[in-house]
Amino acid sequence: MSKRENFLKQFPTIVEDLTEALRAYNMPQEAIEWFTRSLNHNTPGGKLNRGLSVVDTYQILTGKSSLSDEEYQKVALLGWCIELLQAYFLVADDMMDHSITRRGQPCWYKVEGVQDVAINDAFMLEAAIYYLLKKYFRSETYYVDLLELFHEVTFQTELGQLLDLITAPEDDVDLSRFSMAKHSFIVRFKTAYYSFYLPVALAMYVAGVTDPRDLKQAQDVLIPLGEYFQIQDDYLDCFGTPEQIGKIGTDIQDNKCSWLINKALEIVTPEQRALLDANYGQKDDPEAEAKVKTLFHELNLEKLYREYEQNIATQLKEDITKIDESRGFKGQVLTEFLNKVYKRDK
Ligand code: DMA
Ligand code: MG
Ligand code: MG
Ligand code: MG
Repeated sequence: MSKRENFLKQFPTIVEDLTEALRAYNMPQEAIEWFTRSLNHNTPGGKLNRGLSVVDTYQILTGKSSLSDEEYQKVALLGWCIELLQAYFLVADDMMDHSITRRGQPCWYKVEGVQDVAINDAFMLEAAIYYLLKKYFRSETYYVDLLELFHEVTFQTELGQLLDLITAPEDDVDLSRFSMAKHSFIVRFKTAYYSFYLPVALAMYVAGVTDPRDLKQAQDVLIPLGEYFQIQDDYLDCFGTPEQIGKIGTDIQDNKCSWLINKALEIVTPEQRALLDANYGQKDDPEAEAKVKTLFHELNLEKLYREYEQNIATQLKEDITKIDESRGFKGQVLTEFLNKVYKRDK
């Protein structure tokens, strides 16, 4: 059985735990069914890389090639808590980005009969994290560390989403607002902390590798790695197919400060710049979007992206060789992450 299948096997138990909370409050059956449907639609359908990484990282840090059932369930539970956090962010993100599909199915707010109830469903996906942490980790010495970590990383992500949104106002396209520096700032906050630092830091707490110098060593590589991951997401939004990535790209019409538009702005002629000024960020205008896409192809952004990818991978590999392993942290944790991400196409 693949790691992913094994991880997925735990999900029904998690749904059972969470719906038990509603039963304990005597919630009507229709509420239990709604929450169950939201959990199933929004949590398990993705690559599950974040969740799986908690288990992988824990195994590397402890040097254990296999885990007892009890130990596995405990670490995997934390993995599922990240997947719930991700589900919470994505339900809201798809509403804010006016997206249509996610993971090859309609976005939750687009499902018949859901619409704005999705806002409350997002909050409930977040609340689920703390219900599970309390149920399974309440008596651990590091319980408060887990709570603080989830809270801090959630806040960082929300700050990133705030910047992402206010840098891309509807009906006010001003490409001079964008820059690569701004892009870097946005994506580190909206993606890198929760997708890369969080899984490793969680595993470090359970494994007892918690020296602040080690948390910092992890963070110093994982944040640039997370930036690279979001640059891939930006690239695939335009150059990936919906079948490949499970979602229809919206960045051009949404006026997003993505890596592609920033790269384009660095190299365009004045005529090409005028085309971008006129056609970028035109919501409900597929023809304008198509003109921008054609220009992105003409500018050969694909080649510049491949160059970026080579350079960042080389840089990260070099940084990983400098990790100080004397207190128990291991560079291999970071290498595994880099390998999962490098040259991904979905
Ligand atoms: C994703 O940014 C960030 C969060 C916190 C969900 P995005 O809107 O580019 O993601 P996607 O392309 O998956 O909608
Ligand atoms: Mg989005
Ligand atoms: Mg978004
Ligand atoms: Mg995207």
